[in-house]
Amino acid sequence: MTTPDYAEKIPNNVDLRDDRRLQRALESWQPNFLSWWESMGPTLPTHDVYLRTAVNVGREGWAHFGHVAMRDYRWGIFLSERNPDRRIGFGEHKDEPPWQQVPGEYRSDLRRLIVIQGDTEPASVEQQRNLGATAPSLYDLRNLFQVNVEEGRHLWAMVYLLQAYFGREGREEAEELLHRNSGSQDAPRILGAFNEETPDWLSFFMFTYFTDRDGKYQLGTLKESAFDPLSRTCEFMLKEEAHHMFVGTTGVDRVVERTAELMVEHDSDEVAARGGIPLPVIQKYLNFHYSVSLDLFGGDTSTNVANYYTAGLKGRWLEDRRRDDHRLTSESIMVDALDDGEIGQTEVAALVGLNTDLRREYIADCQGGVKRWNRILSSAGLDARLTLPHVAFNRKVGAFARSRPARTGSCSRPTNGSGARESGCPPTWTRRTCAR
Ligand code: BYC
Repeated sequence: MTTPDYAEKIPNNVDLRDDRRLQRALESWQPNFLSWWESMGPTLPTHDVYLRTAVNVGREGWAHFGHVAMRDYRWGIFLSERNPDRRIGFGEHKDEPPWQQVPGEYRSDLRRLIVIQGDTEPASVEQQRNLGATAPSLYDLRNLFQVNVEEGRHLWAMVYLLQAYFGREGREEAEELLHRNSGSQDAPRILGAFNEETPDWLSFFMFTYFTDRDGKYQLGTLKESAFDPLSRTCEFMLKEEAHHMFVGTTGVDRVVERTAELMVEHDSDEVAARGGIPLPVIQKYLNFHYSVSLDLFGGDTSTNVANYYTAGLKGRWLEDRRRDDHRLTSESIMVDALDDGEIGQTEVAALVGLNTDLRREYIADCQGGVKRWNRILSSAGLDARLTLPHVAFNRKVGAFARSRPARTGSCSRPTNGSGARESGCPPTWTRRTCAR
Protein backbone atom coordinates (compact mmCIF):
# COMPACT_ATOMS: atom_id res chain seq x y z
CA MET A 1 0.00 0.00 0.00
CA THR A 2 1.43 3.37 -0.93
CA THR A 3 1.57 6.05 1.72
CA PRO A 4 -0.56 9.01 0.68
CA ASP A 5 1.31 12.25 0.31
CA TYR A 6 -0.36 14.30 3.00
CA ALA A 7 1.82 17.31 2.37
CA GLU A 8 0.02 17.51 -0.96
CA LYS A 9 -3.33 16.25 0.15
CA ILE A 10 -3.46 18.68 3.03
CA PRO A 11 -2.60 22.17 1.83
CA ASN A 12 -0.77 23.77 4.72
CA ASN A 13 1.64 26.45 5.81
CA VAL A 14 2.94 24.57 8.86
CA ASP A 15 5.75 22.60 7.15
CA LEU A 16 3.87 19.35 7.47
CA ARG A 17 6.27 17.69 5.03
CA ASP A 18 9.09 18.07 7.57
CA ASP A 19 7.20 16.71 10.57
CA ARG A 20 6.90 12.93 10.22
CA ARG A 21 5.32 12.42 13.65
CA LEU A 22 2.55 14.91 12.97
CA GLN A 23 2.03 13.55 9.47
CA ARG A 24 1.54 10.07 10.92
CA ALA A 25 -0.96 11.37 13.46
CA LEU A 26 -2.97 13.16 10.78
CA GLU A 27 -2.61 10.12 8.54
CA SER A 28 -4.40 7.92 11.02
CA TRP A 29 -7.03 10.56 11.76
CA GLN A 30 -7.88 11.50 8.17
CA PRO A 31 -9.71 8.25 7.20
CA ASN A 32 -11.82 8.57 10.34
CA PHE A 33 -12.62 12.15 9.43
CA LEU A 34 -13.67 11.05 5.93
CA SER A 35 -15.88 8.28 7.22
CA TRP A 36 -17.41 10.75 9.68
CA TRP A 37 -17.99 13.15 6.74
CA GLU A 38 -19.64 10.32 4.75
CA SER A 39 -21.95 9.28 7.57
CA MET A 40 -22.64 12.62 9.33
CA GLY A 41 -21.93 15.24 6.64
CA PRO A 42 -24.24 16.50 3.86
CA THR A 43 -26.74 13.83 2.79
CA LEU A 44 -27.39 15.18 -0.71
CA PRO A 45 -25.22 13.28 -3.20
CA THR A 46 -22.76 15.68 -4.82
CA HIS A 47 -20.23 15.28 -7.61
CA ASP A 48 -19.20 18.72 -8.52
CA VAL A 49 -19.62 21.71 -6.24
CA TYR A 50 -18.28 25.21 -6.81
CA LEU A 51 -16.29 25.90 -3.65
CA ARG A 52 -13.80 28.25 -2.11
CA THR A 53 -10.76 26.35 -0.82
CA ALA A 54 -8.26 28.01 1.49
CA VAL A 55 -4.82 27.55 -0.05
CA ASN A 56 -2.79 30.34 1.47
CA VAL A 57 -2.92 33.13 4.03
CA GLY A 58 -1.16 35.92 2.13
CA ARG A 59 -2.53 39.32 1.20
CA GLU A 60 -2.33 38.44 -2.52
CA GLY A 61 -5.24 36.07 -2.06
CA TRP A 62 -5.82 33.04 0.12
CA ALA A 63 -8.43 31.00 -1.66
CA HIS A 64 -8.88 28.93 -4.76
CA PHE A 65 -12.33 28.86 -6.38
CA GLY A 66 -13.38 25.92 -8.52
CA HIS A 67 -15.52 22.82 -8.92
CA VAL A 68 -14.61 19.91 -6.66
CA ALA A 69 -16.26 16.73 -5.47
CA MET A 70 -16.97 17.51 -1.84
CA ARG A 71 -15.37 14.32 -0.60
CA ASP A 72 -12.12 15.42 -2.27
CA TYR A 73 -12.20 18.91 -0.79
CA ARG A 74 -8.72 19.75 0.44
CA TRP A 75 -9.17 20.50 4.09
CA GLY A 76 -6.03 22.48 4.73
CA ILE A 77 -4.21 23.72 7.81
CA PHE A 78 -3.47 27.42 7.78
CA LEU A 79 -2.21 29.75 10.45
CA SER A 80 -1.93 33.49 9.93
CA GLU A 81 1.62 34.66 9.39
CA ARG A 82 3.74 34.83 12.52
CA ASN A 83 4.42 38.31 13.83
CA PRO A 84 7.93 38.24 15.40
CA ASP A 85 7.19 41.46 17.33
CA ARG A 86 4.01 40.18 18.94
CA ARG A 87 3.77 40.43 22.75
CA ILE A 88 1.19 38.95 25.12
CA GLY A 89 -1.47 41.64 25.52
CA PHE A 90 -3.05 40.86 28.91
CA GLY A 91 -2.93 38.91 32.14
CA GLU A 92 0.03 38.12 34.37
CA HIS A 93 2.33 37.45 31.38
CA LYS A 94 1.50 40.75 29.70
CA ASP A 95 4.34 42.10 27.50
CA GLU A 96 6.22 38.78 27.48
CA PRO A 97 6.77 37.06 24.10
CA PRO A 98 3.95 34.68 23.16
CA TRP A 99 4.44 30.92 23.64
CA GLN A 100 5.34 28.67 20.73
CA GLN A 101 4.84 25.58 22.93
CA VAL A 102 2.22 24.82 25.59
CA PRO A 103 3.44 25.64 29.11
CA GLY A 104 2.94 22.59 31.37
CA GLU A 105 0.84 24.46 33.94
CA TYR A 106 -1.71 25.57 31.32
CA ARG A 107 -1.84 22.35 29.36
CA SER A 108 -5.21 21.07 30.52
CA ASP A 109 -6.96 24.47 30.36
CA LEU A 110 -5.67 25.12 26.85
CA ARG A 111 -6.67 21.65 25.76
CA ARG A 112 -10.15 22.18 27.16
CA LEU A 113 -10.60 25.46 25.27
CA ILE A 114 -9.40 23.92 22.00
CA VAL A 115 -11.61 20.86 22.46
CA ILE A 116 -14.71 22.99 23.16
CA GLN A 117 -14.00 25.13 20.10
CA GLY A 118 -13.25 22.04 17.98
CA ASP A 119 -16.43 20.30 19.13
CA THR A 120 -18.69 23.01 17.70
CA GLU A 121 -17.31 22.73 14.16
CA PRO A 122 -18.37 19.18 13.21
CA ALA A 123 -21.51 19.66 15.31
CA SER A 124 -22.78 22.37 12.97
CA VAL A 125 -22.13 20.16 9.92
CA GLU A 126 -24.18 17.42 11.58
CA GLN A 127 -26.97 19.85 12.40
CA GLN A 128 -27.15 21.02 8.78
CA ARG A 129 -26.74 17.68 7.04
CA ASN A 130 -30.26 17.36 5.62
CA LEU A 131 -30.71 20.93 4.42
CA GLY A 132 -29.39 20.28 0.90
CA ALA A 133 -32.60 18.42 0.04
CA THR A 134 -34.73 21.54 0.60
CA ALA A 135 -32.38 24.28 -0.64
CA PRO A 136 -34.40 27.27 -1.91
CA SER A 137 -31.95 27.82 -4.79
CA LEU A 138 -28.61 26.74 -6.24
CA TYR A 139 -27.11 29.88 -4.71
CA ASP A 140 -28.25 28.75 -1.25
CA LEU A 141 -27.04 25.21 -1.84
CA ARG A 142 -23.57 26.48 -2.70
CA ASN A 143 -23.51 28.64 0.40
CA LEU A 144 -24.57 25.70 2.56
CA PHE A 145 -21.81 23.47 1.21
CA GLN A 146 -19.27 26.30 1.49
CA VAL A 147 -20.16 26.77 5.14
CA ASN A 148 -20.04 22.98 5.73
CA VAL A 149 -16.61 22.39 4.22
CA GLU A 150 -15.19 25.39 6.06
CA GLU A 151 -16.56 24.17 9.39
CA GLY A 152 -14.84 20.90 8.47
CA ARG A 153 -11.61 22.84 7.91
CA HIS A 154 -12.04 24.54 11.30
CA LEU A 155 -12.23 21.09 12.83
CA TRP A 156 -8.96 20.25 11.06
CA ALA A 157 -7.48 23.45 12.48
CA MET A 158 -8.28 22.41 16.06
CA VAL A 159 -7.20 18.81 15.42
CA TYR A 160 -3.89 20.10 14.10
CA LEU A 161 -3.33 21.98 17.40
CA LEU A 162 -4.31 18.94 19.47
CA GLN A 163 -2.08 16.57 17.54
CA ALA A 164 0.88 18.91 17.16
CA TYR A 165 1.02 20.19 20.75
CA PHE A 166 -0.82 17.83 23.12
CA GLY A 167 0.73 14.41 22.49
CA ARG A 168 -1.28 11.26 23.18
CA GLU A 169 -4.05 13.12 25.01
CA GLY A 170 -4.42 15.42 22.01
CA ARG A 171 -4.73 12.45 19.66
CA GLU A 172 -7.40 10.91 21.90
CA GLU A 173 -9.33 14.19 21.99
CA ALA A 174 -9.13 14.36 18.17
CA GLU A 175 -10.85 10.96 17.97
CA GLU A 176 -13.49 12.04 20.49
CA LEU A 177 -14.35 15.03 18.30
CA LEU A 178 -15.57 12.54 15.68
CA HIS A 179 -17.20 10.26 18.23
CA ARG A 180 -19.53 12.82 19.86
CA ASN A 181 -22.52 13.74 17.71
CA SER A 182 -25.05 16.53 17.73
CA GLY A 183 -28.19 15.49 19.60
CA SER A 184 -26.81 12.05 20.55
CA GLN A 185 -28.22 10.60 23.79
CA ASP A 186 -24.98 8.80 24.65
CA ALA A 187 -22.31 11.19 23.40
CA PRO A 188 -23.78 14.63 22.72
CA ARG A 189 -21.82 17.69 21.63
CA ILE A 190 -20.44 19.72 24.54
CA LEU A 191 -22.42 22.98 24.26
CA GLY A 192 -26.21 23.20 24.28
CA ALA A 193 -26.83 25.07 21.02
CA PHE A 194 -24.93 22.41 19.10
CA ASN A 195 -27.35 19.69 20.13
CA GLU A 196 -30.37 21.57 18.78
CA GLU A 197 -31.82 20.78 15.37
CA THR A 198 -31.43 22.92 12.26
CA PRO A 199 -34.37 21.41 10.41
CA ASP A 200 -35.15 24.15 7.88
CA TRP A 201 -33.62 27.09 6.10
CA LEU A 202 -34.92 29.83 8.36
CA SER A 203 -33.20 27.94 11.18
CA PHE A 204 -30.03 27.77 9.11
CA PHE A 205 -30.09 31.52 8.42
CA MET A 206 -30.76 32.30 12.09
CA PHE A 207 -28.02 29.86 13.12
CA THR A 208 -25.47 31.43 10.80
CA TYR A 209 -26.53 34.89 11.97
CA PHE A 210 -26.62 34.25 15.73
CA THR A 211 -24.56 31.13 16.47
CA ASP A 212 -21.79 31.76 13.98
CA ARG A 213 -21.62 35.24 15.48
CA ASP A 214 -20.85 33.66 18.85
CA GLY A 215 -18.04 31.92 16.93
CA LYS A 216 -16.79 35.33 15.80
CA TYR A 217 -16.57 36.56 19.40
CA GLN A 218 -15.09 33.36 20.87
CA LEU A 219 -12.50 33.15 18.10
CA GLY A 220 -11.80 36.85 18.60
CA THR A 221 -10.90 36.21 22.24
CA LEU A 222 -8.82 33.11 21.42
CA LYS A 223 -7.01 35.17 18.78
CA GLU A 224 -5.63 37.18 21.71
CA SER A 225 -4.19 34.02 23.29
CA ALA A 226 -0.59 33.92 24.50
CA PHE A 227 -0.34 30.48 22.86
CA ASP A 228 0.75 31.77 19.47
CA PRO A 229 -0.32 28.80 17.28
CA LEU A 230 -3.87 29.07 18.69
CA SER A 231 -3.90 32.82 18.15
CA ARG A 232 -2.73 32.51 14.55
CA THR A 233 -5.17 29.66 13.80
CA CYS A 234 -8.15 31.63 15.09
CA GLU A 235 -7.11 34.75 13.23
CA PHE A 236 -7.30 32.86 9.96
CA MET A 237 -10.57 31.10 10.85
CA LEU A 238 -12.18 34.50 11.39
CA LYS A 239 -11.64 35.23 7.70
CA GLU A 240 -13.89 32.34 6.70
CA GLU A 241 -16.38 33.03 9.47
CA ALA A 242 -17.30 36.40 7.93
CA HIS A 243 -18.91 34.70 4.94
CA HIS A 244 -20.95 32.41 7.20
CA MET A 245 -22.48 35.39 8.99
CA PHE A 246 -23.12 37.07 5.63
CA VAL A 247 -25.12 33.99 4.61
CA GLY A 248 -27.21 34.37 7.76
CA THR A 249 -27.73 38.12 7.53
CA THR A 250 -28.75 38.15 3.90
CA GLY A 251 -30.76 34.94 4.24
CA VAL A 252 -32.95 36.50 6.93
CA ASP A 253 -33.07 39.70 4.82
CA ARG A 254 -34.65 37.77 1.98
CA VAL A 255 -37.18 36.04 4.22
CA VAL A 256 -38.25 39.35 5.80
CA GLU A 257 -38.38 41.06 2.40
CA ARG A 258 -40.71 38.41 0.97
CA THR A 259 -42.93 38.54 4.04
CA ALA A 260 -43.13 42.33 3.85
CA GLU A 261 -43.88 42.20 0.13
CA LEU A 262 -46.77 39.76 0.65
CA MET A 263 -48.13 41.72 3.63
CA VAL A 264 -48.26 44.89 1.55
CA GLU A 265 -49.55 43.23 -1.60
CA HIS A 266 -52.44 41.54 0.21
CA ASP A 267 -52.85 44.06 3.00
CA SER A 268 -52.77 41.20 5.47
CA ASP A 269 -50.54 39.50 8.05
CA GLU A 270 -51.68 36.12 6.75
CA VAL A 271 -48.80 35.34 4.47
CA ALA A 272 -48.31 31.61 5.13
CA ALA A 273 -50.86 30.42 2.58
CA ARG A 274 -49.19 32.69 0.03
CA GLY A 275 -45.76 31.17 0.52
CA GLY A 276 -44.37 33.69 3.04
CA ILE A 277 -43.28 33.19 6.63
CA PRO A 278 -45.47 35.18 9.05
CA LEU A 279 -43.59 37.75 11.13
CA PRO A 280 -44.54 36.09 14.46
CA VAL A 281 -42.91 32.88 13.21
CA ILE A 282 -39.76 34.76 12.21
CA GLN A 283 -39.78 36.35 15.67
CA LYS A 284 -39.99 32.93 17.33
CA TYR A 285 -37.02 31.62 15.33
CA LEU A 286 -35.08 34.73 16.26
CA ASN A 287 -35.96 34.29 19.96
CA PHE A 288 -34.80 30.71 19.94
CA HIS A 289 -31.50 31.08 18.12
CA TYR A 290 -30.55 34.27 19.96
CA SER A 291 -31.27 32.81 23.40
CA VAL A 292 -29.45 29.51 22.87
CA SER A 293 -26.51 31.46 21.48
CA LEU A 294 -26.44 33.69 24.60
CA ASP A 295 -25.90 30.50 26.60
CA LEU A 296 -22.72 29.79 24.63
CA PHE A 297 -20.93 32.54 26.53
CA GLY A 298 -21.03 30.53 29.79
CA GLY A 299 -22.11 31.74 33.24
CA ASP A 300 -22.48 35.45 34.05
CA THR A 301 -19.69 34.93 36.53
CA SER A 302 -17.04 32.28 36.03
CA THR A 303 -13.80 31.48 37.80
CA ASN A 304 -12.78 29.50 34.69
CA VAL A 305 -12.79 32.64 32.59
CA ALA A 306 -10.94 34.61 35.28
CA ASN A 307 -8.21 31.96 35.30
CA TYR A 308 -8.02 31.87 31.49
CA TYR A 309 -7.57 35.63 31.35
CA THR A 310 -5.01 35.87 34.11
CA ALA A 311 -2.99 33.03 32.57
CA GLY A 312 -3.14 34.69 29.12
CA LEU A 313 -5.11 31.88 27.46
CA LYS A 314 -8.21 33.81 26.40
CA GLY A 315 -8.44 37.61 26.15
CA ARG A 316 -11.26 40.08 25.62
CA TRP A 317 -12.87 41.15 22.38
CA LEU A 318 -10.51 43.71 20.79
CA GLU A 319 -8.23 43.53 23.81
CA ASP A 320 -5.79 46.14 22.49
CA ARG A 321 -8.52 48.76 22.22
CA ARG A 322 -9.42 48.54 25.92
CA ARG A 323 -8.24 51.50 27.96
CA ASP A 324 -7.26 49.79 31.21
CA ASP A 325 -4.29 47.92 32.62
CA HIS A 326 -5.17 44.61 30.80
CA ARG A 327 -4.73 42.79 34.09
CA LEU A 328 -8.03 43.75 35.75
CA THR A 329 -6.96 42.69 39.23
CA SER A 330 -8.60 45.67 40.91
CA GLU A 331 -11.53 46.40 38.56
CA SER A 332 -15.18 45.46 38.97
CA ILE A 333 -18.17 44.97 36.69
CA MET A 334 -21.95 44.85 37.14
CA VAL A 335 -23.42 41.52 36.04
CA ASP A 336 -27.00 40.28 35.79
CA ALA A 337 -28.27 38.45 38.85
CA LEU A 338 -31.53 36.97 40.04
CA ASP A 339 -32.36 37.76 43.65
CA ASP A 340 -35.50 36.12 45.03
CA GLY A 341 -37.11 36.16 41.58
CA GLU A 342 -36.23 39.81 40.98
CA ILE A 343 -33.88 40.51 38.12
CA GLY A 344 -31.21 43.00 38.99
CA GLN A 345 -27.48 43.45 38.90
CA THR A 346 -24.67 42.75 41.25
CA GLU A 347 -21.10 44.00 41.36
CA VAL A 348 -18.35 41.40 40.95
CA ALA A 349 -14.61 41.40 40.23
CA ALA A 350 -14.06 42.24 36.56
CA LEU A 351 -12.10 39.03 36.03
CA VAL A 352 -14.96 36.73 36.96
CA GLY A 353 -17.38 38.83 34.91
CA LEU A 354 -15.54 38.39 31.60
CA ASN A 355 -18.18 36.08 30.08
CA THR A 356 -20.66 38.91 30.70
CA ASP A 357 -18.31 41.42 29.10
CA LEU A 358 -18.10 39.29 25.94
CA ARG A 359 -21.83 38.52 25.89
CA ARG A 360 -22.54 42.28 25.97
CA GLU A 361 -20.30 42.89 22.97
CA TYR A 362 -22.20 40.16 21.18
CA ILE A 363 -25.63 41.52 22.14
CA ALA A 364 -24.75 44.97 20.80
CA ASP A 365 -23.66 43.35 17.53
CA CYS A 366 -26.89 41.32 17.27
CA GLN A 367 -28.90 44.54 17.50
CA GLY A 368 -27.42 45.38 14.09
CA GLY A 369 -29.29 42.54 12.40
CA VAL A 370 -32.60 43.42 14.01
CA LYS A 371 -32.18 47.06 12.98
CA ARG A 372 -31.44 45.98 9.44
CA TRP A 373 -34.50 43.69 9.23
CA ASN A 374 -36.71 46.41 10.73
CA ARG A 375 -35.48 48.84 8.07
CA ILE A 376 -36.82 46.39 5.48
CA LEU A 377 -40.21 46.43 7.24
CA SER A 378 -40.32 50.20 7.55
CA SER A 379 -39.23 50.72 3.91
CA ALA A 380 -42.20 48.57 2.94
CA GLY A 381 -44.39 50.97 4.96
CA LEU A 382 -45.13 48.45 7.71
CA ASP A 383 -45.32 49.30 11.43
CA ALA A 384 -44.51 45.80 12.69
CA ARG A 385 -41.04 45.32 14.17
CA LEU A 386 -38.78 42.42 15.17
CA THR A 387 -36.99 42.62 18.53
CA LEU A 388 -34.31 40.76 20.42
CA PRO A 389 -35.94 39.01 23.38
CA HIS A 390 -34.77 39.96 26.83
CA VAL A 391 -31.45 38.51 27.91
CA ALA A 392 -33.28 36.35 30.49
CA PHE A 393 -35.52 34.65 27.94
CA ASN A 394 -35.16 30.85 27.49
CA ARG A 395 -31.80 30.67 29.22
CA LYS A 396 -30.27 27.36 30.34
CA VAL A 397 -26.89 28.71 31.49
CA GLY A 398 -26.13 31.48 33.98
CA ALA A 399 -28.17 33.60 36.39
CA PHE A 400 -31.43 33.21 34.47
CA ALA A 401 -31.16 29.46 33.92
CA ARG A 402 -34.19 28.71 36.04
CA SER A 403 -36.17 31.91 35.55
CA ARG A 404 -39.36 31.98 33.52
CA PRO A 405 -39.88 35.52 32.29
CA ALA A 406 -42.29 36.29 29.47
CA ARG A 407 -40.72 37.44 26.23
CA THR A 408 -42.37 40.82 25.91
CA GLY A 409 -43.19 43.59 28.34
CA SER A 410 -43.58 47.29 28.62
CA CYS A 411 -40.13 48.45 29.64
CA SER A 412 -38.04 49.76 26.77
CA ARG A 413 -35.14 51.19 28.72
CA PRO A 414 -31.61 50.01 28.09
CA THR A 415 -31.16 46.97 30.31
CA ASN A 416 -28.42 44.87 28.85
CA GLY A 417 -25.53 46.93 30.08
CA SER A 418 -24.21 47.57 26.58
CA GLY A 419 -26.18 50.78 26.14
CA ALA A 420 -28.34 48.99 23.58
CA ARG A 421 -32.09 49.08 23.94
CA GLU A 422 -33.99 45.91 24.69
CA SER A 423 -37.72 45.86 24.39
CA GLY A 424 -38.47 42.66 26.25
CA CYS A 425 -38.40 43.30 30.00
CA PRO A 426 -40.64 40.74 31.69
CA PRO A 427 -43.83 42.40 32.97
CA THR A 428 -43.20 41.04 36.46
CA TRP A 429 -40.22 43.31 36.94
CA THR A 430 -40.49 46.59 38.70
CA ARG A 431 -39.53 49.68 36.74
CA ARG A 432 -36.78 50.32 39.31
CA THR A 433 -35.10 46.98 38.60
CA CYS A 434 -35.55 47.38 34.86
CA ALA A 435 -34.06 50.84 34.75
CA ARG A 436 -31.23 50.03 37.19
N1 BYC B 1 -23.84 24.40 27.12
O1 BYC B 1 -17.58 28.40 34.07
P1 BYC B 1 -18.66 28.47 33.06
C1 BYC B 1 -18.38 28.45 16.96
C2 BYC B 1 -20.42 24.52 30.94
S1 BYC B 1 -19.13 28.85 18.45
C3 BYC B 1 -23.43 23.40 27.93
O2 BYC B 1 -19.65 29.54 33.16
P2 BYC B 1 -16.74 29.00 31.11
C4 BYC B 1 -19.23 27.98 15.88
C5 BYC B 1 -18.94 24.79 30.95
O3 BYC B 1 -18.26 24.01 29.93
C6 BYC B 1 -17.80 29.24 19.55
N2 BYC B 1 -22.52 23.58 28.92
O4 BYC B 1 -18.09 28.45 31.62
C7 BYC B 1 -20.45 28.57 15.62
C8 BYC B 1 -18.56 24.40 32.36
O5 BYC B 1 -18.50 22.97 32.42
P3 BYC B 1 -17.49 22.24 33.44
C9 BYC B 1 -17.31 28.06 20.37
C10 BYC B 1 -22.01 24.82 29.08
O6 BYC B 1 -15.77 27.88 31.12
C11 BYC B 1 -21.22 28.08 14.59
C12 BYC B 1 -19.77 24.81 33.17
O7 BYC B 1 -20.87 24.88 32.23
N3 BYC B 1 -16.10 28.38 21.07
O8 BYC B 1 -17.20 28.53 16.86
O9 BYC B 1 -16.39 30.29 31.74
C13 BYC B 1 -20.79 27.02 13.81
C14 BYC B 1 -19.57 26.11 33.87
O10 BYC B 1 -19.43 27.11 32.91
C15 BYC B 1 -22.41 25.90 28.28
C16 BYC B 1 -16.01 28.53 22.39
O11 BYC B 1 -16.96 28.39 23.10
C17 BYC B 1 -23.36 25.66 27.25
N4 BYC B 1 -23.81 26.62 26.44
O12 BYC B 1 -17.19 29.39 29.63
C18 BYC B 1 -19.58 26.44 14.08
C19 BYC B 1 -14.65 28.91 22.91
N5 BYC B 1 -21.73 27.00 28.69
O13 BYC B 1 -16.10 22.60 33.01
C20 BYC B 1 -18.77 26.93 15.08
C21 BYC B 1 -14.06 27.99 23.92
C22 BYC B 1 -20.96 26.62 29.70
O14 BYC B 1 -17.85 22.73 34.80
N6 BYC B 1 -14.83 27.85 25.15
N7 BYC B 1 -21.11 25.31 29.94
O15 BYC B 1 -17.79 20.77 33.18
C23 BYC B 1 -14.89 28.75 26.16
O16 BYC B 1 -14.35 29.83 26.03
C24 BYC B 1 -15.62 28.43 27.43
O17 BYC B 1 -15.39 27.12 27.75
C25 BYC B 1 -17.14 28.70 27.38
C26 BYC B 1 -17.72 28.45 28.78
C27 BYC B 1 -17.41 30.13 26.94
C28 BYC B 1 -17.86 27.75 26.44
